[in-house]
Amino acid sequence: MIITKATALANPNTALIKYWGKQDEELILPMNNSISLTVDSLSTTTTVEFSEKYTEDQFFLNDEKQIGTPESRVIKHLSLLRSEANKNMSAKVVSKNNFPTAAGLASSASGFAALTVASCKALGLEKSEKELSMLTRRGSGSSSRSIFGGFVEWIKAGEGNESYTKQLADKNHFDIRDIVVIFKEQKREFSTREAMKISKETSSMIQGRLDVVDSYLERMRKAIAEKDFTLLGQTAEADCNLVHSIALTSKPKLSFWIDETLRTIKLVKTLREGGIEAYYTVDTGANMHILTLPQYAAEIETILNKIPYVVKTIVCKPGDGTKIVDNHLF
Ligand code: 2P0
Repeated sequence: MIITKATALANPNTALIKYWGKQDEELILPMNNSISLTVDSLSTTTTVEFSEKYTEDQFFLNDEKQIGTPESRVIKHLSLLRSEANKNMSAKVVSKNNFPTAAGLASSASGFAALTVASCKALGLEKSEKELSMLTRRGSGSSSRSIFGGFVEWIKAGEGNESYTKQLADKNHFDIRDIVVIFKEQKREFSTREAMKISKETSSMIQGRLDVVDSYLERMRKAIAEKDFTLLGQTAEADCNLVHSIALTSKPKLSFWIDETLRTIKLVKTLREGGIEAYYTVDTGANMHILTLPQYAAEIETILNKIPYVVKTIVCKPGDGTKIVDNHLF
């Protein structure tokens, strides 16, 4: 009996210039380039086993068998990878996140990156990082950025529909901190996928962002290349506000911020007025990221941990891309 098994570990990424809106829903081609930081500390570990002993695909996340959308997205992706390898065995997928799932902390990015890299290894598919980024993109767009470590850009499709990611700078280039702030209250009415689609179809501001996003991308590349933290933080914050303005002007209104988010944004502004360089960014969940420099991280964390509505803070450094590891989960 043929059994092939592999395990991969992937870190999520924090969008500095966000992916918001698709040109092609099926191929997952984005409307704009995006730039992110792959972080350490948060991770997804996934073991994939293809075997003739399985009669159907099964997906377990954090010890629970998944059904519905999470399961069907994984099965669809496994089928894509199987057809690439010309194999047809079913698979058992066991995955663990060491951080909250579907809470605006990019669990789909690390989840699909780990699934793709482990599956390719188990199926004997030899792929470059660029090819892996294109394959994993089909499972979840932002996962293409987690293939690489450090600072990463996802290039939108040009001719031939080729859309891939590349590393702008490795994790040692620019030592910044991303403090993940997790609130007690969690609510998310729409998935990112639904929210992007609704925004594209109904927000009058979507074109406005596309008109300026290339200049934001240019500023972010310069900030990273020149290690200009002020420019990086200001640009990330400005893009975050723009994306959430698109969300807020969609029909129905997409509101990802809660009272705690707004209060923490105010805190970040107060910190800056007090001489602590810090900037915020928020994805599709109430939880948020505070970007800062290493010398301020401990002080900011101490302040955050005194706030009753903050459940947890995780200080992340620039991290590695997705890699194969030896310790299988089953
Ligand atoms: C980003 N997000 O750039 C943006 C900002 C969330 C907010 O990319 O539909 O889960 O699977 O391609 O990758 C999360 O979107 O969406 C995301 P799909 P995905 O990080």
